[in-house]
Amino acid sequence: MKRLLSGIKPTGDLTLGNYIGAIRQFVEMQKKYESFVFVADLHALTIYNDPKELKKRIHDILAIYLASGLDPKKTTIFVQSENLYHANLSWVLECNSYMGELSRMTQFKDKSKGKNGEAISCGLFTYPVLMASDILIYDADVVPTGIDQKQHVELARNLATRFNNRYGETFKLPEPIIPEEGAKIYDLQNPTKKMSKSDETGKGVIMLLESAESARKKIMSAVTDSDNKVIYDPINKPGISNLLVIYTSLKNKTMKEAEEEFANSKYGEFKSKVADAVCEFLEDLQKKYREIVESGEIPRILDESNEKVEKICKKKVQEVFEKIGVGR
Ligand code: AQP
Repeated sequence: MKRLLSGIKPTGDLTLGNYIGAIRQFVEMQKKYESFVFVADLHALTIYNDPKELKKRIHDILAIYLASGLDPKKTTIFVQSENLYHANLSWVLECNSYMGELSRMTQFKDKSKGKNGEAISCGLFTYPVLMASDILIYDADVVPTGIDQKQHVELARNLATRFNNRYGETFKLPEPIIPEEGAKIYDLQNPTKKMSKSDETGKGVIMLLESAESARKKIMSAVTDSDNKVIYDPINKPGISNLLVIYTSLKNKTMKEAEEEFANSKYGEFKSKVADAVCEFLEDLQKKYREIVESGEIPRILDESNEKVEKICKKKVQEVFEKIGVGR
């Protein structure tokens, strides 16, 4: 069975975008792959987080993974920082990476734009190497990720190839899996911008743990256009197209089916149907989330996972250390 690895960083409360673009895919793919899905808490440190909030978000993500249908029998769910080997391998890979190639990472360029050197953490610069370590340490075959992270998976492949050439065959080359077009969810107030959990206002963002009532308000006031035709046309009608993607994703319908369903609908009626779908989804997810939190099962699941991932990672890091010549 091929191996899958992916994670989400706890930089904010998870959004509907994280669910549709990532978690939903993990749940589907666990049927086909030996899956490892983690909370990328070390990656969250590239920006300042209130420690108490960070801890709460880590717990929330774990409970949301389980509530969404990740099955611990099929998916090894873990917290990145609880396995010390990721950071260990990252240092070795950093020493085999170049300033030039990391400077070309578009995420770094975007996130550091307009800031002076004193305001950008070194972690923001090197986190793609930590991501490479997360992937390569498991010999992952596939990495489901958003289009914006594709370049980082390519970096992981380059670092693996460089290491293998220098020290002998050690790492498998991972393949990114990018969800089909339409799996990207945009901000409801600015439908050309990705819906992001670290968005400052949160007005156009639906959080997975927010109340259905508040989510309904956000959908009803989503920015659209004045054309009053419910058609999927992301270039000319980004707001309506975004709502259609949300609707079809949650209702498991095709775009054609949705367009036919709303062929005679005014925007108000359409938005209200999208809001119904989102509220129904949120209420169901939140019910499962509460059951999981109350069951007290999470620590046991993590302990079992840690035993498994530690064995895999220790073996890989020992192999790497042996090859590069460190240790006694
Ligand atoms: N709006 C989105 N639509 C589709 N997929 C999305 N993902 C995030 N937002 C959307 C997917 O969620 C996974 C986890 O991402 P991450 O938390 O590690 O980082 P991110 O992509 O940077 O997510 P955010 O919410 O935008 O975080 P911040 O605001 O902290 O930068 C990825 O697979 C991503 O594609």
